[in-house]
Amino acid sequence: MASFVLRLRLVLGPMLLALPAAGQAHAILVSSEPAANGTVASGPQELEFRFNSRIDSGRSRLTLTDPDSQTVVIPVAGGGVGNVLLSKVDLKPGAQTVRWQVLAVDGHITRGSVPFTVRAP
Ligand SMILES: [Cu+2]
Repeated sequence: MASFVLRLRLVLGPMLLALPAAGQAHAILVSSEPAANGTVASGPQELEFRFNSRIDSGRSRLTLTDPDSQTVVIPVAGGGVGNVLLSKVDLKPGAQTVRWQVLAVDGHITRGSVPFTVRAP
């Protein structure tokens, strides 16, 4: 997967340089629920990650690291192309971090993380 993306970049890179007007930005996180460094209630919650460009949600990934430093892959809802990644998880109180990795429609993968706190019930 990584080498495929690398090859894609090698092929697409010069094309994008030649056509600056056609160059699309890769996906950058615009906003999220919960917000970075924000607070959310415990229990079942919908998570939302909104990007500046369209992404292939079927080839994007979310993980959640819980207060015990356990990291699990969490489900990404749907499988289509859009600006938003959605997930639904059961959150326990404490410090948590969602790490996102998304494939933008321009073929570039970007990553980031959103740390937040879950309130005790
Ligand atoms: Cu890009």
